Amino acid sequence: MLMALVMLAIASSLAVGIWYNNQLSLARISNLQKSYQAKHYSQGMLLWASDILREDYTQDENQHDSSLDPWQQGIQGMLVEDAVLSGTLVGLNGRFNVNNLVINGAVSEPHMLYFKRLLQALELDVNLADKIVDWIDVDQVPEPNGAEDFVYLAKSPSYQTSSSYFKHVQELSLLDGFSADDYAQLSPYVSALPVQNGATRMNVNTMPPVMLSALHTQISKEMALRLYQEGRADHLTVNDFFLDEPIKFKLDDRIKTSIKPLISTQTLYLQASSLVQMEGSDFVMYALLARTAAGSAQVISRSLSPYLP
Ligand SMILES: [Ca+2]
Ligand SMILES: [Ca+2]
Repeated sequence: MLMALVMLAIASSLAVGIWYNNQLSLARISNLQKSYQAKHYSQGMLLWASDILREDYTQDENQHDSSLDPWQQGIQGMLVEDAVLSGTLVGLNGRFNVNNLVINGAVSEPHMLYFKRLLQALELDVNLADKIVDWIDVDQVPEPNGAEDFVYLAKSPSYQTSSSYFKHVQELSLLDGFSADDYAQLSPYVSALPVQNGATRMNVNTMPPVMLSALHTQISKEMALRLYQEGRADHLTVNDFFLDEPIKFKLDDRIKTSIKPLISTQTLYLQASSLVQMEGSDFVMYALLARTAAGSAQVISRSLSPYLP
């Protein structure tokens, strides 16, 4: 009798164990299916983004971009079979690309001067520019106000410089002497974009006033505010920008020549984000897109966290 009871107890605990494991596998399979499906929808959203950018390209002979472009609106709450999809495209050319500070292995002087003016305007330490250069360059010779491995190895925990371009602006928070407050102050104005094909340009139509003012000491805060037009600036070309009323008679040819390599009226780099809502779960994906000369958009990288902090 006792033996039978013991056997029964063992058998029932085994059965519960098997049932539990089965439930776990089912949940795992369902989760895998859902995330596979969500990934599939995210890919679809990227195709949508690519289509919408190509359309913008074909419709716009002047090849200029501004905050008035239709692609800025994105997609909200689009119903498909078993999910709700939302997607946004955000231009990244309204920011300063920190990777521009080192082009073809050397410090890019025009970008260095611009970035120092921007740091000053934001009341941040201008020495940060030299630290970014040392973080990127492959040598161990510090810039006048820079920091190479010996500075970072002395920290606890210790780490080393990257000796390569920034992949994400969050990397800035690793720089010597750069506090969390400094990062919060600077991060809305910077990006980390590839520079394999040379320095990227800032789109004057989407630059905030503080960045417009940093283009030259001749451009005052008031002039920059008027150029910004409350985010509705829509210059077709860089020459149109120079002809805008606030700066029309303020910048001579020498100044214009010094500013020209920094700016454009195009948005060639974008962050695409997709939100897929399925059966009570949210799946968010981000991609960094680069528009090509032919009008299509290429995915440079994907991430589960945003490229814009
Ligand atoms: Ca270095
Ligand atoms: Ca160095």
